[in-house]
Amino acid sequence: MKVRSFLKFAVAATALAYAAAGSAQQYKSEYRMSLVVGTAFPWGKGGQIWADLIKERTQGRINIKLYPGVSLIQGDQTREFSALRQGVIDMAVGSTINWSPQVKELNLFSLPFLMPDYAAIDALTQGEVGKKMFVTLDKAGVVPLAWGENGYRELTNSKRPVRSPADLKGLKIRVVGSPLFLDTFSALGANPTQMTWADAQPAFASGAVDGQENPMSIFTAAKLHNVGQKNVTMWGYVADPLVFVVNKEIWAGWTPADQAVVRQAAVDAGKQEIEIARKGLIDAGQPLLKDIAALGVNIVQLSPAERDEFVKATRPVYEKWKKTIGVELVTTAEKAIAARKK
Ligand code: X2X
Repeated sequence: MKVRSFLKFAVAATALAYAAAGSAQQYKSEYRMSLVVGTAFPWGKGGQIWADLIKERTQGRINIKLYPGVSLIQGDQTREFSALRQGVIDMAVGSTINWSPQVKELNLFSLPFLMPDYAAIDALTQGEVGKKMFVTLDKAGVVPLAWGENGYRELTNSKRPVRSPADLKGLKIRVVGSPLFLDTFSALGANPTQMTWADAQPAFASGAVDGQENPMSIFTAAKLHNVGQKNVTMWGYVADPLVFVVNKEIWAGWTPADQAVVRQAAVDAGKQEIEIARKGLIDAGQPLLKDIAALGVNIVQLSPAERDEFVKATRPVYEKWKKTIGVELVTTAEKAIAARKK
């Protein structure tokens, strides 16, 4: 090859390589969405709705594959946030509980008995606290887009009906997330043990663990009555919102128009997901609980006085963690809840 034609070839080849690298960097043929649970659960349905809306509204420019079971990080759900930040995961619908080890402010939602009803959750996520939390998440290294909901986490166990902290004494309870959960269950006299969701189910089946706490939509979809969880206590002590997020580099690789589509799709999917998550629980007579009782599960409804015993026993944990989370943020949340429209 003559020098001049070689140069021409080299320039053309370099330009081609740059173009290919550029487009590959901006748009992947497939993006990876992490979820803890699959599409049998409201949470997984929310992820599916988000992915479908994005595909439809970008005419297939953005294609997403779901990875339930946090399979991109071998089921280790409390590492999901770090993996998102590092780009091992492109996007996720994640629980505030699983990300709270890295983002201490997210422990707000896990403060025992902070949110007395659904209006209280909405007062936080849809108000000033929600905005502040998104600023925090952005600073922590991801792009937050919308809120969803896992739900109120009720107490279940294989041993006995629980109506008071005394009934919890010595029960081995599986928890996940930050040490706040260990503190809460220790304060109640239980024996908490930290475990991933993947490890928890065989542990219930074998009887290695007595109980757990999760929303009733998780209870039914995971069929926890089949692994010995025959006692439920409706205490509504904590609810975990979900957050729809995208990795920062992935986000920066999309055009502003596509970013707007992905954001709106997250908002729309989040609204639908919250409706699905609350189905059967906010309706008159709570039909979801009737279905669960029909499976031979004993459901304890606490009187206000009984519930108060749990509130009292966990109050020192609340006060301790208020400082860790940030007194200002927790106070803002308390005020927003006090001022909520019921
Ligand atoms: O592991 C749990 O308990 C679950 C499924 O609810 C979360 O991922 C927080």
